[in-house]
Formats: sequence, structure tokens, C-alpha cells
Amino acid sequence: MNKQHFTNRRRFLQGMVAAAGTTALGVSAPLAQTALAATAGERGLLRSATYPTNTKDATLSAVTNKVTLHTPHIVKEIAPDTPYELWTFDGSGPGPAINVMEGEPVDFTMINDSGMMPHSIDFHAALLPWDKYYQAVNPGEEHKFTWTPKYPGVFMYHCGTPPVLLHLINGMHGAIIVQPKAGWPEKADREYVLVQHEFYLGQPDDQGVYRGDYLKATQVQPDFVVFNGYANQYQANPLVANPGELIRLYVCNAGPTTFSAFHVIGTLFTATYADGNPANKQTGMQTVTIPPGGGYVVEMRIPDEGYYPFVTHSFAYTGKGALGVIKVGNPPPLGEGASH
Ligand SMILES: [Cu+2]
Repeated sequence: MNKQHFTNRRRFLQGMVAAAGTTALGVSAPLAQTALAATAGERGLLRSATYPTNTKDATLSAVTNKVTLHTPHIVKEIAPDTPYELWTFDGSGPGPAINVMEGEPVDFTMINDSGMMPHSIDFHAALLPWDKYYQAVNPGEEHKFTWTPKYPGVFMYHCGTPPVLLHLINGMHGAIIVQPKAGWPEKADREYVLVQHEFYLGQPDDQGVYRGDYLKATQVQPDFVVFNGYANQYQANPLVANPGELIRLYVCNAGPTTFSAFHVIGTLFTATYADGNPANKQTGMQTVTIPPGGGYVVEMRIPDEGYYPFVTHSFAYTGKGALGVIKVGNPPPLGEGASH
């Protein structure tokens, strides 16, 4: 391979990685797949490039009952200088936060373009026989079905292909939100989706890329516990609101194993809804317990400008990346206006 060819190849791969991180759903999948088909040597070229980050805009997307998920495998940064080979729904782990309407049919298509292995889907929001709908979809295959959500809430979806634990730690999970047909008691001014989950890292390969460590996962020794795929991402890019606004967070705990003790420092929840169902209302809660495979909607009105960190209050895990911030109003930058 001459040098000219090598350079062109490198530029080509860099372009693909960049495209895979930024383009619309569906377009990214084949690009990511091609990038991962590279040999180890070619991955060395990728390593010298900048990997896309596995960050996510937490803002709730618009309701749509037409859902298509691709399953590319792709290397992304899950923390600074930590490239990880993710198995994904639509190019990120967790996959996209799906937002559908209760009582209306969901038109679902899964396309396995991993090029490597079977994957599958399991919607916690659905009433469907596992043996028919949640089975392996082989590479190159499409799987389509229609179902109608009967309960509103925030639910987990995930790949259920054995070993499920491995597919989960590699990122094959996400949140599906079913909006209540009757609406929420109050209209929210801000709506965000947070998926808490763990990463378990093995030794990096000779290109510095990490992969999931199954043994560590069975021993519950996470390297990272994060919201939405990247350690502490909402410290640098806080969720925002104005004083007095109704903030609604849809929180899903994708685990795979640790519980979330979801808490916002400096406030109390005006209302919380177990599994995100408006019928399951509690008031004045400080911390909610979210099991792996569970969800919660928490609402708050924060009267005063300032910074309000959100965490899992299981403090062994908080320092592993599960800390974000809600910035209310326009407080002075941290460190300048803070009193001691
Ligand atoms: Cu899978």
C-alpha cells in the first residue's frame, strides 16, 4: 500500500467517522458499519483521528409513532480519551429516546446492519409475546411489527440477545416514552430525557480502544456510571431552565445492574410518577429509587437562580460519571459568584 493511498484511506475513514457521529438516523448506520469493518491496522489510522463523542442532547424529541432502529457497531468516546466499541441502536449507546403517543399504533422497523451478530428488540412499553417479537434478527435482516402502547410512562427498550448482559453493557438500550393520551396535569416548560447506565471496560487493544468486560459486569465493578452515554456530560453542558418553570425529567435506569437513587441537589420534587405514569403520583420526594429496567418522571419548579446538580445518590457511583447540572436562570460562572 503506497503512502498516497494510505493518506486517502485515512481521510476517507475520518470523514466516515465524523459523518457517522452527526448525520440523521439511518444514514449513519452503513457508514459506521463500514468504518468498523476496517482492519486493526486501519483502526490505527482511526485512532489517530478524533472519535465522535457518545454525547446526547437530552431535550425530549417530538412525538412520532413511526420508529426505525439500525444497529451499527461504532467506536465513540464515552469519557475523555476513552474510545469504546459500542453496539448500538442508531449509532449511540443509549439509542435514541423514542417518544410515542399512548393508544396509537407504533409502526416499528429494526434493521440489523451490524454486519457481525444477531441483535433483537424488547420494548418494556409493549404487551407482546417474547417468543414471537423479541427474537434474534440476523445481520442483514429486517424485523417489522406494529403495536399499540396501552400505558403511558417512561420505559426501557433494549436488545435481548444472549448474553443480554454483554449487549447491555455495550450500549444496546434506551428510553421509550409513551405520552399520556389524557395529557399531563400541567404543561411542562422544559422536558428532558436521562438514561442512567453503566460501562465496564476491559483492557484497551493496541489501538487504545476499549470493549466491554463481561466478568467485571457480572461482578458489578463499573468503570463508569453515566447519564446518556458520556461521563459527566451535563456538567459542561447543563440542562437549562428559568426560575419557576416546570421542569419534567423522564429518567430511565438501563442498568444493567445498579439501582438509581435519582436526586437533584438543592430542590425537592413537586411531583414524581413511578414508571412515568400520571396515575402513580407522589409529592415532595427528595430521591426516587429506579430499578434497572425501570423509569420515573420527576417534576420540579426551582424558584431561585443557580446551579442544581443531579446525581445518583448511591455515592460509590456518583463519582464515576453520574453527575450533571441543571442551570436555572443566568447565575455567575461557578467559582466566581459562589459564596463559601
Ligand atoms: Cu444486541
